[in-house]
Amino acid sequence: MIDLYYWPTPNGWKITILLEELGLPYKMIPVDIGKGEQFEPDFLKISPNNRMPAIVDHDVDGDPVSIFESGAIMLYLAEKTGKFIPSDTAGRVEVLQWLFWQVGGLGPMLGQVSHFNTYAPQLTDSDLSYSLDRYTQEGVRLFGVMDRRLADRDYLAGDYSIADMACWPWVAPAARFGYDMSKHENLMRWIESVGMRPAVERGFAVGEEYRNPQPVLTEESKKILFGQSSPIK
Ligand SMILES: N[C@@H](CCC(=O)N[C@@H](CS)C(=O)NCC(=O)O)C(=O)O
Repeated sequence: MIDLYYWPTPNGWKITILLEELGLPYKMIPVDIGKGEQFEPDFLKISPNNRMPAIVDHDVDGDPVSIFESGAIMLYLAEKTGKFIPSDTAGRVEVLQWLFWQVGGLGPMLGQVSHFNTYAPQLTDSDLSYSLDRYTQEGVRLFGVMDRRLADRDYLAGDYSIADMACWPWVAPAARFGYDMSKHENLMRWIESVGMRPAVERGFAVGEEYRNPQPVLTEESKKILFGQSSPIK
């Protein structure tokens, strides 16, 4: 059994989608990041960066394996099962590049788009538009990079892989932030075809009961999420 520490956000969906694709048994343990549950000492032992997702895999020889960082979790699960990443070096490197591209670029940049779109009331209009433009523009650039990549192939890196599963939960909901996706035809085709996979639908629905219809946070949650500093006092 795998314990999955989770909250329904793109970084969480990456893992539920992969677990659903693999058909591995898992127990979802909600970590309400708006309530500060990511700072619980027991959770910090698993995820020292106080971020979800994280997993503990009990289905191993010896001590359970505990992992934080979504990219590391995906790679671990793909290697454990021998699925969704090729075993030959060239194919593997292809997948790794797009996986790292997501965790190092696409995710952090679209995370900022989401932040400045939704939660930046303290900024003046001109500061806000500078921040929003910067990240929105970078988001458009990244969508264009994906669109170009997908012009002559169905998936980002060879067959359907953890690279597609990592990127999809970030890109599919992007229209919410006012992106005009119509000029990215290859990307739209990929969003649709990946989104039609039953495992993707199931993974995307995990923890639906915790999702806000609108991403509204209380003042207390904002302090918890956006007032963080070094844990060294
Ligand atoms: N690089 C991390 C990012 C994870 C991350 O940012 N998780 C967010 C939710 S999407 C979180 O746990 N936030 C809690 C907080 O900000 O304290 C990964 O890929 O796993």
